[in-house]
Amino acid sequence: MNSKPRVLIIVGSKSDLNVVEGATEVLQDFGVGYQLTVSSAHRTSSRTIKIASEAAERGFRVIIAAAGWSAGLPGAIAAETILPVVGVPVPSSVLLGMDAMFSMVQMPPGVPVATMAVGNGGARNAGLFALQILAGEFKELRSKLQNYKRDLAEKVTRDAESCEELFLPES
Ligand code: RP5
Repeated sequence: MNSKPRVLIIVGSKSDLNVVEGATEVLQDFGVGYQLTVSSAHRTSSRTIKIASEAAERGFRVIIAAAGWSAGLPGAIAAETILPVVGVPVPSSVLLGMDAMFSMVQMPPGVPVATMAVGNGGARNAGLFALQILAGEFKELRSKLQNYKRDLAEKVTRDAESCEELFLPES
């Protein structure tokens, strides 16, 4: 699967790059190729439509779209492709991403956007969600994802052991 990037990441502005690092880090950790570009739903609408409509034939399997403010980007992309679109709300306005989140999560019936949490943690989940989609096709990812989940659980167990505390008040 490494001969071609399978994940296309589009951010609405260069100013969103710090948030989307959550997704690029996890894809790098799992050794999965991606292409990242900047395109805005409102400032470069024709470019966005072109990128979205050509993504499937270019070999991409999933698109991650991160944007802030009214965040039409994931929806505009989803309108032009049958690839799954994962939206990441960016907290760039005074509404701290609530505006972007509602723009993504409230897509009208027929044009879904899988909306993640606001910010960097949401971007990390977008990367993991993209990997889970790819794991249906690329079986080498399945064991890596299972190991990832096992490591997460083991950390909680270690933390539980190191933080265990019992307080009994004197009666
Ligand atoms: C959105 O507007 C972008 O996704 C970004 O989060 C926000 C601000 O963009 P800039 O003014 O920083 O380019 O479309």
